[in-house]
Amino acid sequence: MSDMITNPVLPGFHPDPSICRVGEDYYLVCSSFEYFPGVPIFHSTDLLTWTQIGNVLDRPSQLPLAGAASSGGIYAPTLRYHDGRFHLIVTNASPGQGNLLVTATDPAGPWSEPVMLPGVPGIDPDLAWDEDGACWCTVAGVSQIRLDPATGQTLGEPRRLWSGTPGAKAPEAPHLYRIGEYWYLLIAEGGTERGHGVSIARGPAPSGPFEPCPANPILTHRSTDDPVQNTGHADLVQAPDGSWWMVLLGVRPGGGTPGWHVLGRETFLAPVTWADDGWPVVGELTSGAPTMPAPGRDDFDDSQLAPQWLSIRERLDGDCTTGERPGWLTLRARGASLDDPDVVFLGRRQQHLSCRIRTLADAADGVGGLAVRLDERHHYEIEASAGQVRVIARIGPLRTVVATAAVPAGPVVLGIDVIANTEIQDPRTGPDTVVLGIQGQDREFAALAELDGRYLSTEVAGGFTGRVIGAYAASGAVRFDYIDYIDYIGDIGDIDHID
Ligand code: 6LW
Repeated sequence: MSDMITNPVLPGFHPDPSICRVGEDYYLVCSSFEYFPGVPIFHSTDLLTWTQIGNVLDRPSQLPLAGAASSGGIYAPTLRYHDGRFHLIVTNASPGQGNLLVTATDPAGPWSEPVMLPGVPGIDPDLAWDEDGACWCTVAGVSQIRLDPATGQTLGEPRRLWSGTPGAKAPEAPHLYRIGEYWYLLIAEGGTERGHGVSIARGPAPSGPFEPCPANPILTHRSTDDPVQNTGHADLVQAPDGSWWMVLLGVRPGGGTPGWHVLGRETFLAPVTWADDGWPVVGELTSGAPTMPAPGRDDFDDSQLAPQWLSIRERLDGDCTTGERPGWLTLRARGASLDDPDVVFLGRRQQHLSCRIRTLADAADGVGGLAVRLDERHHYEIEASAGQVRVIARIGPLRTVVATAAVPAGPVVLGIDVIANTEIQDPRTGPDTVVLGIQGQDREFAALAELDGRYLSTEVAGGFTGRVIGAYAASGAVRFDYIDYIDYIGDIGDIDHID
């Protein structure tokens, strides 16, 4: 099967994957940071094709994000199945929050209200149960504490287990497994940037003592010219046929040097075998064009939004509705622009290096449009108001109106094309070009601005997320008939074939 893997298996901002298998079914979760709903959950029967079946934290009572910074909020979940229930433990890094545990019998939900875990320190919590039913919670650092998952009560004090390879920074993302005669402790180290790697240790009991694998790191792409970089934060799973697999995060930097990744940290799959000495060996991380189909058109005919749609820091309720004008998405402004932490924005992850986004926007009662967002300080948008459209770029402390055009009264088709730079003529070439424009009555797309995509990359903006593209309202109410997302730059007429 290894040669069939087209990595990343989950393209776009899907970091910190955690996986478990129940019978023939695999389930996988990722971090979601400041976005609502939180912790997307996917199902697969072959590890290659993943379908989102929901979001674990999909109610405000489970996901308080007030005051969360961008790249704050929900970090690094662990998903496990134990005793007939799915368990998910995760950190909410928002002010006043912390580690929490939710459970469900159906991974598509509903998930329970959170059990808060004030005794669990730090980030990246993991769960493992020993043969006596005791639950061990291991966190970044790496340390460990016993836990009663039903009450959230911790037992004893956290104990330091292992600091990873001497000299390597950030031992984190621990996962503990009983495999054969050993307990294996898998960690990430070197930081989640170009130095990232995966290391492992093993011991006779869940609490150790742990001896490191002599071949650590068992996976890293540091100082290689592999197109996939920053590989780390892994989890292991065994298939029903006995084979072993690793899911992990990696990035695909584009452009010249030093390289800019724009889709965030993505989920990759690699085969794992076990050497005679009982240590795991990670096979080749094959790449290739990811097969995830583009979502096509959402025409907002359903009252429920698809699970891929994200808002920022809160559920938007009445300010984001398909009920007000049937068949249209209505967004009602709170914040005055995408610079504002409480902007009303509804977007989905950019999952393709090149893609085309279109919407029919009615700005008769407001101001709003289509945006590519990395965070509050890094976004490009094309914004409609009555009789006018304009392109705005916010890059760090600078914000500017790049272009303005008059348009006839009535709804207007706004568009964004993201075009990956495949030819790097110059070491300073950026990763892609973001073209923002309008489509006129003649169906021709008129570009108003072509902007260098590097400014909406993690290397420029910082943080842990990736690009999210969608609609927003900056004033009044703005209505959107549909949002199209296609994964190639073809003729504009192709858009007709999306239904
Ligand atoms: C996460 C840490 C990491 O908590 O990045 O890549 C942090 N690894 O384990 C945020 O995703």
